[in-house]
Amino acid sequence: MVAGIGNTQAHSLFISDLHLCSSRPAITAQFLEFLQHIASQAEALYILGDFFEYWAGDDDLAQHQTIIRALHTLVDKGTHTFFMHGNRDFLIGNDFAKAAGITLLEDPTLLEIYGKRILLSHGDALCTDDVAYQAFRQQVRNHDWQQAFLQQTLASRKAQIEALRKRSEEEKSGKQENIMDVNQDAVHALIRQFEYPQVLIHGHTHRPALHKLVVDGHEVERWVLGDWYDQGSCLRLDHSGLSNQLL
Ligand code: LP5
Ligand code: MN
Repeated sequence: MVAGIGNTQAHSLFISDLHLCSSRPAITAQFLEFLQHIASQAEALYILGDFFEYWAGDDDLAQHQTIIRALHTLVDKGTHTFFMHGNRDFLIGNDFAKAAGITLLEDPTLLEIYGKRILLSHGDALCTDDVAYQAFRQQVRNHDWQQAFLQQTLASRKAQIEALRKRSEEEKSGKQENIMDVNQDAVHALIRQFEYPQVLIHGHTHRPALHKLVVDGHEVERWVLGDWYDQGSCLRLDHSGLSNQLL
């Protein structure tokens, strides 16, 4: 266990970008272990999107029973578990939430935790320089588009998502690194919109870091979560502050 992560002081944990899928069983195993030994010590677990490699619809619950049951066990043991959609699993709906015992959060959501005002987001909406992605996002986050998509068969949806994944990888290889990071003006506008929270936590960019900003004279910490490609990663918050931890 990582030093500090399991100490008994009241704390909450934040994770994102696990990209769980059957082709990477070691990550699922690590996540199940994380739930049992680390998350179960926390008051709350916040999953900030891209939990799954992709989610084709809640009629695919049967494929993910092990993870769903493990989440419910965590909740039953007393860790309140929240879930915010990412760009890969925004089709997670109420059936999944009910089966796993989790609470869905809007992106963005402002909370007060241990006396700090904390703004949570997946992070993709802040990457406004990625114009092709933002156009795509606008289309697939539309309610009517989603309803029409979900009416297709699960097999057809999965085939389209696989094709989209290929196209996304091809397009990403032609994009400059900096356009796939957050845009500073978009970050400042979001901080302003939520009246200067002390902390913004997001994932998506897979560039774990702490950025200290000053927005209109207000000090703000932007904490970026790490992904789970090579190892687990989580952010811990307690009364004394935040720390990014590798698992
Ligand atoms: O995910 P990541 O980090 O690798 O890349 C993202 C952006 N790509 C995506 C696509 C997802 O990875 C694919 C899986 C989503 C499953 C969703 C299920 C429901 C939708 C199904 C639709 C068929 O989000 C990538 C960003 C990158 O982050 C960094 O921010 O650059 O964006 C792209 O590469 C997108 C392209 O630039 C534009 C793609 C246009 C595709 C148009 C085809 C439309 C298909 C049908 C939809 C109407
Ligand atoms: Mn993402």
